[in-house]
Amino acid sequence: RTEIAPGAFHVPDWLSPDQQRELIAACRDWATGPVPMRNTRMPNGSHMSVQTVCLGWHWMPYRYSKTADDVGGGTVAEFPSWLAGLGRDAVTAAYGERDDSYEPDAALINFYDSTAKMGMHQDREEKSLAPVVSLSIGDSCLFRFGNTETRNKPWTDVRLESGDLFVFGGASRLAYHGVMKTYPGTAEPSLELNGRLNITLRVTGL
Ligand code: MD3
Ligand code: FE
Repeated sequence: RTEIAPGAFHVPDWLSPDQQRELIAACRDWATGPVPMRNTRMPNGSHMSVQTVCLGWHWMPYRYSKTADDVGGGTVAEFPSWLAGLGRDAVTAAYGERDDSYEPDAALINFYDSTAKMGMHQDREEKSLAPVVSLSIGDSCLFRFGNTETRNKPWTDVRLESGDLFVFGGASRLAYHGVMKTYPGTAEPSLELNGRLNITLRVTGL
């Protein structure tokens, strides 16, 4: 594992191929669940190029809600306890110390087709500063990890590949970050995933 910045740990190739396949299958179900995966509409009327579906809490820019008022008002699928367990295993792998008190209650599942990106931003909607767990599956991407002050330099570019784990806690929890591009066609063909999935686990504190 590599500490990219204080509290930000990259653990390459953490998920086994079987775990990756199981998570892809779960994401397919979630994407067609009570609140379907969609391109989130921003307050200025534009749409994100990334497609997102939420578990536990619904994310709307820039808040969490219990009903998905931007997509029909349904209630998102519950956050499964097995996913919280995977989150505890992830934090343990990243920090090298077991933390059974880590209790994520929301997941954002992002899907990137070959053209999708995510601009530099902070994740500030959570009232808890507990770590965020990020799992990458499918196509590789160019991930940019910045600083806590501005969306500009200095930053560190990291290529994230299928199976990689990233945990952002401590001094890195409020750092700017984004996905500059994906590398289409780099997913292992047997995954049958035409793009990139990212699953983040969060403690909303709500
Ligand atoms: C650093 N997702 O959903 S995951 C997001 O690959 C998001 O889909 C990206 O940024 C993706 O908000 C990047 C890495 C990540 C996620 C949350 C963070 C990095 C973070 C929260 C705080 C600091
Ligand atoms: Fe983010």
